[in-house]
Amino acid sequence: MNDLDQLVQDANCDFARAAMPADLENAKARYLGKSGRLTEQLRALAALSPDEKKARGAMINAAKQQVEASLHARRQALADAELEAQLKAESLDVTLPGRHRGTGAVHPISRTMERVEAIFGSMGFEVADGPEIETDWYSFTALNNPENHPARSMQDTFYVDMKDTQGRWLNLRPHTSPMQVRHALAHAKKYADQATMPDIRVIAPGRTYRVDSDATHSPMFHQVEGLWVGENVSFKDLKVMYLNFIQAFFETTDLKLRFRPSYFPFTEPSAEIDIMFESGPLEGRWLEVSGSGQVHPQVIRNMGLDPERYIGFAFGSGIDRLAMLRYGISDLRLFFDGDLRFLTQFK
Ligand code: 2NM
Repeated sequence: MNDLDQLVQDANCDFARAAMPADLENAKARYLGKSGRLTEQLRALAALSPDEKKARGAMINAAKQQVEASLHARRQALADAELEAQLKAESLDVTLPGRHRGTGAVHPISRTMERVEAIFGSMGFEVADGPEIETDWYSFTALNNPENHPARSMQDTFYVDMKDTQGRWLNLRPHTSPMQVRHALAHAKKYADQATMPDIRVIAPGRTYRVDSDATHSPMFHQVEGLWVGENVSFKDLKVMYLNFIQAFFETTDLKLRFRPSYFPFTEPSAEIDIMFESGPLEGRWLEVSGSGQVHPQVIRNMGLDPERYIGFAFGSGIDRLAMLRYGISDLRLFFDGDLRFLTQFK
């Protein structure tokens, strides 16, 4: 091996040993730098004859090309390795599961309410929505509740320690009937100067409040009331409508429905509606699902309508109770405790 072959081999070894780009540049200086081994070889040419210079010069240049090629190859290898290491350090496993933000769900009571609205909507009923803080007149007087009726007492109704702009005491509505009266009044007014008026068909779903609290009563609960007023409505319409509703709600026709005489100040006659499933987990027991009746003439009058001409039928059902029956829940309080172990079952 001549001295130039040895030089190339030494350069290859030094370059290979360089672990970092800075080491490689130092190694390069030892061969190609100002006083590097190749530079010195070239400088030594000056002392040679023209013929020797030509032959030796060609050999030195060939060695220099090999050293430079080796240097470039090593530079590239170090750069590749550095990139590789960087990519590895910054690597992201896109197949890892993400960090979850708990997904929400519609509350079972809201779902039940939406379901009731959809069913009555399909039967041509409007949905009336309104204030939960009401006046005495809408909560009681308009609904034919006598001044001394126990429903008006502090034991049964939550009063608000505040009067409205007209000086009337306020309460938290104990039923959604006030909304029925508001809706009927607006409807009557809208058609006041016309010969005929389309039937009023409306439901009023929403939050209601009473002083009551145990496994089956909550101080805040939900009701849906329905009202149908027209010139030609009868108890039969109430029965067919309610039967259609209850069959759609429980997704079965395998049930019986009965009216049981009852009393409400705002209806006369009045009846409780009971249903009995003829199959399934609730089979064979009469279940009270609603109050109902023919709207009292005084209430029709308070709706701005002539009771000699218009007749109305109404019902009121507890949405919480309907949801309990549908989902098989025995304690009403579960709906309002906010326990995710309960609520996530309705996703
Ligand atoms: C019930 C039972 C019977 C009812 C009456 C009215 C209104 F506003 F038309 F007079 N709405 N709902 C009613 C009738 C409610 O709940 C147990």
